[in-house]
Amino acid sequence: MSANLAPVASVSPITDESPTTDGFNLVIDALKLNGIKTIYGLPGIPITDLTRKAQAQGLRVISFRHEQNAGNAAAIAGFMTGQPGVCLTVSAPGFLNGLTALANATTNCFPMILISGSSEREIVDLQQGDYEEMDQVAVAKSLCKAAFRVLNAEDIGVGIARAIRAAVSGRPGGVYLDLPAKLFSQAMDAAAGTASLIKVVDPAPRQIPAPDAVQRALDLLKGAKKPLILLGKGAAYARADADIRALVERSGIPYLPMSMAKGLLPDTHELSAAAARSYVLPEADVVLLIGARLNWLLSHGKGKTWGGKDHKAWGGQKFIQIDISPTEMDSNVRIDAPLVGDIGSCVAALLGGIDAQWPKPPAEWLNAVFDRRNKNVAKMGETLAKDPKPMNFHSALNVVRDIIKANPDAMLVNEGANALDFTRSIVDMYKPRKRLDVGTWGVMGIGMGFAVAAAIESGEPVIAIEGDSAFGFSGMEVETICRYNLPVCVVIMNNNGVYRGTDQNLSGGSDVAPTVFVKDARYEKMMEAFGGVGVYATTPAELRKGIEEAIRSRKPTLINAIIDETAGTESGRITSLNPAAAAKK
Ligand code: FYN
Ligand code: ADP
Ligand code: MG
Repeated sequence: MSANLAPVASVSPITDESPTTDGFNLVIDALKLNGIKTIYGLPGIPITDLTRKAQAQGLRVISFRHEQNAGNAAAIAGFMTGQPGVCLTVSAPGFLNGLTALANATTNCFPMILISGSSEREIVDLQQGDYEEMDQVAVAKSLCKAAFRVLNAEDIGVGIARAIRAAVSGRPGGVYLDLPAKLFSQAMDAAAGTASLIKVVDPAPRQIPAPDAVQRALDLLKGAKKPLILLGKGAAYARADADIRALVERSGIPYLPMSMAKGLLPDTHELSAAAARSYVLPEADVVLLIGARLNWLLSHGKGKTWGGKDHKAWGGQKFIQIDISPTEMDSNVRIDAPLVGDIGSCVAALLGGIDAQWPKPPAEWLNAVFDRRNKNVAKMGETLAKDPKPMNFHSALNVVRDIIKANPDAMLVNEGANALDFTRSIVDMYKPRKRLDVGTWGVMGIGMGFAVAAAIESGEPVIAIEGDSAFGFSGMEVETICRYNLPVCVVIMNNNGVYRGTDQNLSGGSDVAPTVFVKDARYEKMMEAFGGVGVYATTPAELRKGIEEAIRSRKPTLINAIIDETAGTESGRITSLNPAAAAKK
C-alpha cells in the first residue's frame, strides 16, 4: 500500500444508537471526495438506486440510452479534464455494452473508470445461473489497465482510490471496478465509514526525466539538418500547452500535429507542417515525438511513408521520443533518444537547453517545407472556393471551417470515413483539446457520447461532424441531447451510405449493396421527434445558417447535409488498409 493512503479504519460494531451508512452512500461519498462531479451511465438492476441517490447528493447523473455511449462520454470526459471519467452500468449485458468504450479508452490513453453492478458472487462462481450471471472482473481484465472488485463496504474507499490511481497515473487508461449487488445495502458505522474513505493525494505524479536522457535528446536535436516535431494526443492531454508552444517557437522546428493534437498550437501557426505531411515524413532526419506513438497512424515509423525503399524498410530517420511509458520505446523502430517522463517535465527540461544561441534549422529545410505547405494550402483554397451542385464534402466543410474560425472555443466531434478525413484536413483548430475524434482505433460510434460529454464538461457549443453511417451507431442519443437540452449541433454528411451511396448489388438481386442506405433519409426528423431543431440543408448557405443558428440559440439541432452520393472514396484516406489493396503493397 502506498504511503499516501491513510490507514483504513477498522469496522466498529453497529449499535442501535450509532448513525450508520451503507454501500450506496460510501460509493457516492468516495467519488465526491475525489472531485468526481458527473456520472455517465444507464440505470437498472442493481444500480438504479445508486443513480437516484447520487443525483440526490449533488452528483450530476447523465442517463444514456445505451451503455456504449455512456462509456464513450466518460472516456472523453477523462481526456478533456485529466480526471477519470466515470461510467456506471448494470451487470453482465450492460457491463459488456460498456466494454468497447473501456477498451477504446485504454487504447487511446484516456482515463476512465467503468463501474458495473454485478450479481451474487456465490451463485456466479458456482455457475448456478444467476440473473445476469457473469464473472465480470475476469472478462474486463484483458481490456483495461486494472480491474478490481469490492466485496465489503469498508473497502469501498480503497477500491475507488485504487481505481482512480490506476486510471490517471503513468500512461492513463481504462479501469474496471466491480460492485456486487450485496455491497450496496451493507451497513456500517457512519464515522468508521467516513474514516475509511481516501482522498487520493497527487494521483498523477510528475515523472522527471533523467538529465543524461535530456542531454542526449538535445544533442541529437541540435545536430539535425531537417528536424521535425510530431505532436500526438498525449501532448494535448498533458496540458503543457505554453511550454510545448515555446519549444516549437524557440527551436524554430516545423511541427506536425496528429489528429487530436490539432489546435495545441493554432493550425494556422507559421511553423505548422500539417499541409506538407507527405513531404516532411520521408524528408526529416531527426524526429521528436511528443505524446505520439509510432503505430499504424504513423506507418510504424518506417516504410514508404518515411522514405524507406519498401513498406518495411527504415527511412533513415533518428527518433527522440517523449513518453511516460518506458516500454513504448523501440516498439516499432529504434528510438535513439528515449525521454521517459511526463510531457510537462520533459518539455520543460528540453526548454532549459534551448537558449538564444540555439541554432535555427537550416533555411533550406524550412523553405522547402513551407513552400510545399503553402502550395497545398493554396490548392485547398481553390477547391474550397468551388460551389458544386450537389454539395460535396469540401463545400460543406468549408462552412464548418469558417464557423470554427469564428468560434474557436466550440468543441468539434468528428467520426466517419470521408467525413472524418476531409474534416481533419479542411477544418483548422485554434485551441487545444477541442477536436475529439475516432482516435487510435478508428472506432465508429463515439459521436453522440463524445458530443454529450463535450457539452457537459466544457459548457461550450459542440459541433459533431458525422458520416451518415457513423451517426447510426449512437443516433438514439439525440434523445439524451434533447433531454438535457445540450448545445449540440449534429451535422450529418449524408451521402446515402458507407463511403458513398452508389454501390450496386453484384448479384443483380433486389437487396441494395451492403454499403447503401435508404436514399434521401430524413435524419433531421429524429431530432424533431424529441423537441430539438431539424434542418434539411442542400446548399452551403443553408448549412451555414443552420449551424450559426444552433450556436446562437444553443438548442439541440440536427442538420441533414445532403452530399453528392458519388463524392466519397472507399475507406476515405486509408483505402490501402483494405485487404485487396494491402496485398498489392
Ligand atoms: C493537411 N493537408 C492540408 C491541410 N492539412 N492541405 C491543405 N491545407 C491544410 N490545412 C494535407 C496533408 O498534407 C495531406 O496531404 C492531406 O491533406 C491529408 O492530411 P492528413 O489528414 O494529416 O494526413 P493523412 O495522410 O490522411 O494521415 C494519415 C493518417 C490519417 C493515418 C494519420 O489518415 C488518419 O488519422 N486517419 C484516421 C482514419 C480513420 O481512423 N478512419 C476511421 C475508419 S473509416 P499530403 O501531404 O499530400 O499527403 C473505415 O473505413
Ligand atoms: P496520437 O494518436 O495522437 O499519435 P497516441 O495516443 O498514439 O497519440 O500517443 C499518446 C502517447 O502519449 C502514449 O504513448 C502515452 O503513453 C503518452 N502520454 C499520455 N499522457 C502523457 C503524459 N502526461 N506524459 C507523457 N506521455 C504521455
Ligand atoms: Mg456516408
